[in-house]
Amino acid sequence: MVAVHKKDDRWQNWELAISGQIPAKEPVRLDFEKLNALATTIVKTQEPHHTSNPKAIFSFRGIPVAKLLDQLGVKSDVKEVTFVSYDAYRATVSLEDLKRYPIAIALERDGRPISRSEGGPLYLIFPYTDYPELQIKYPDRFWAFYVTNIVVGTEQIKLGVGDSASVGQKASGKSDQPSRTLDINTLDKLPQVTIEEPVGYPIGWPIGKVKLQGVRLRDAIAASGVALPESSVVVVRGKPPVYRDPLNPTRLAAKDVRDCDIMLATRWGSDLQPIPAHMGGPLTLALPASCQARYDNQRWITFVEEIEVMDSP
Ligand SMILES: Nc1nc2c(c(=O)[nH]1)N[C@H]1C(S)=C(S)[C@@H](COP(=O)(O)O)O[C@H]1N2
Ligand SMILES: [Mo]
Repeated sequence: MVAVHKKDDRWQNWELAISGQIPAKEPVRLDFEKLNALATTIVKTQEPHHTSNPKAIFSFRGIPVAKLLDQLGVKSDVKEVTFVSYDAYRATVSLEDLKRYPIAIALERDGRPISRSEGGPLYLIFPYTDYPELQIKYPDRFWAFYVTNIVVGTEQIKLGVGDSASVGQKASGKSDQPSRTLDINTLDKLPQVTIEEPVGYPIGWPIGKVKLQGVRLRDAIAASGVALPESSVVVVRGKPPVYRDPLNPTRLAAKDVRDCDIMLATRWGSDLQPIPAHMGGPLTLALPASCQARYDNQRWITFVEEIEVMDSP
């Protein structure tokens, strides 16, 4: 039974990781027990997803985001906070509003854990009933379900590149295999490529052609000293758990990584601004049209953190 419960990712095993522009060097991870202890605030509000009875008031038990941020500290130039969900959904709220209103990470509704199908176990809620103005500024789509990460401001680029051996060894604490972490300075020294086409990121990007600049995936792999054998596959992982599902990884054939300019984007728009967290930055995977035919149902990946070159099964 214990083993079964441990495997259950609905809530006993759920973690909230907070990263970005906070004093802590590594992401701060709160397990469900810690979250539960912090969740002492009750917010009574209607909920936009209850279409059968939109006026019904629910009692949510949760943690005001401002309380979490107060504990961690926030760097002075931060303007917004991005909530990232299991399915790579994201919602961004201004820091000012988080300080002004009890916008909260809810763990319970009417005294019960919130089920996965209802948006739990961690659900971003807005006190609509007490502050109706929030309905206009943060409509339904801001109520993020199954929140897994909070990104304060935007993170710095930290891309781990390795082969199966090094990624495995890293996980077990040994790391003498070729494996490197690339930052923006390293990426900026590689040849830069630019594309201008409609992007495949599902949310938060302009419709129509968008300019992206970054480096070729193969150049980033080469810069890490990792070999890319003809028969290998490249697995790309982003922060949201859906991008880390071992049963459904994003796999790119080595041949395509060599032949198409599959790209890691670091900047966007006509003025080539860094990609902020509210757009899934600082690093995103772009599949230019010339490569996309082969990856029709692959999503362009936001919050890219890890590249692993694997032997083809
Ligand atoms: N994690 C996650 N949260 C999400 C979404 C999503 O796709 N994933 N959709 C949003 C949008 S666009 C809306 S309108 C509501 C949808 O809620 P409903 O499916 O209950 O109508 O949830 C929001 N929260
Ligand atoms: Mo929506």
